[in-house]
Formats: sequence, structure tokens, C-alpha cells
Amino acid sequence: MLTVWGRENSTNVKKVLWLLDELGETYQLVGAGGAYGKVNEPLYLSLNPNGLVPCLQDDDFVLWESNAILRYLVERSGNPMFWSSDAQQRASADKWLDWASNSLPLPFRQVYINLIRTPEDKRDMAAVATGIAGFEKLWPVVDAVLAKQTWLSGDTFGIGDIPMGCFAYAWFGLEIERQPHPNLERWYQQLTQRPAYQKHVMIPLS
Ligand SMILES: N[C@@H](CCC(=O)N[C@@H](CS)C(=O)NCC(=O)O)C(=O)O
Repeated sequence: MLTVWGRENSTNVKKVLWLLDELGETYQLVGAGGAYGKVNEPLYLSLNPNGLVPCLQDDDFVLWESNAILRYLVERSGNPMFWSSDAQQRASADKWLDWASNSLPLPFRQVYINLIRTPEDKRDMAAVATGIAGFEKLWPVVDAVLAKQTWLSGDTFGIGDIPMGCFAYAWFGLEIERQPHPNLERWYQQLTQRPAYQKHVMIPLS
């Protein structure tokens, strides 16, 4: 039995829930983190000593770090659409997990925390502008790839599309001025047609 500990509005938890539904897995979600608390209690810390979500339990096996969880789930599923047996194809999709985790969280926090989680009179609009500029430096990298292929993972949707898809929902949902990135926008529209994306990612920003 798969158990995910986390809160629905966390980008890192969304990644895992979205993939589980894409894979057709059955799982239970235990609310943890944010308003659910629990993450600093001994039981949770015995699973994830970082006190962060998500955390996955697969019977007795425990795994934290969202990207490691994504990789584990696709390997476990044996579904070649998500984890190609071709090393180069697999790595080409897999690199986006690291790229998204290394590049996007800083500008994301600068924009998102201020516009969504901070009262209007306390917002740091200079940080918002810095964050938007940060995104705008990164999107051309993604847009250029998507000019040549349908998905970040290649010809078919896959694991490489998942982390970026979560950031993209926030990006397109925020009331901000955006530069045009036609291929990024086309890819985002494709994602919005996926039921698992609609269910886990396209929820009100909070
Ligand atoms: N590198 C970790 C980061 C995990 C992380 O920062 N999680 C955030 C939510 S996105 C968290 O647990 N925040 C505290 C909380 O929700 O209480 C991963 O990818 O799993």
C-alpha cells in the first residue's frame, strides 16, 4: 500500500500525487505540513528527519525528496512511457527534474510567497519583480526545447514534464505581466487537458 504524507497545495507534493494518478496507482494521502502540522512530531520525523513534505511509504520502505520519489515510482511501475529503457531518452527527460529543482524555486518563492501568501500591504514588490525577471531568463530555455518537441520528456508526456508543469500552473495563474513564450504556452495548454493535472495541480493557488 502506498501512502503519501503531504499537503495538497505544495508544489513538491503535487508532483507526486499527479504522477501517481498518471500511473493509475492506488494510494492514501495523509495530511502533513502547513496547516496539517505533524511534520515536527516524532512519528513524522522518524520517517523524514527533514520535517518536510512529501514523504512516501511503500509498505515498509520510506522515501523522501520529491524527485527521488518520482524516479522510484516510475521505475516501480515498469511503464516505459515514463522511464524509457533507452539511457539517453531517459536522461533527456530526467534532467528536467534537476533543472526545475535547481532553477525555479528561488524566483517562484519571490513571486508566489509575496503575491499569494502575503497580505497586500506587506508584499515585497521588488522581490516580485526580481522573481519575474528570474523566470523570464529561464523560460526561453524551455521554450526553445519545446519548439522542437511536443513534451519536455520527448515525443510523449513523461516524468520530465511533471515538476515544470507544477511551476507553470502557478506562473500562468498569477496576475502578472508575462512575456510571450508560444511553445511554453502550447505545452501548458496540453497539460491542462490531462485529468490528473486538472485534479492535483489546477487547484486554487494558496
Ligand atoms: N527537496 C525537498 C523539498 C521539500 C520541501 O521544501 N517541502 C516543503 C513544501 S513544498 C515543506 O515541507 N514545507 C514545510 C511544510 O509544508 O510544513 C523535496 O523536493 O521533497
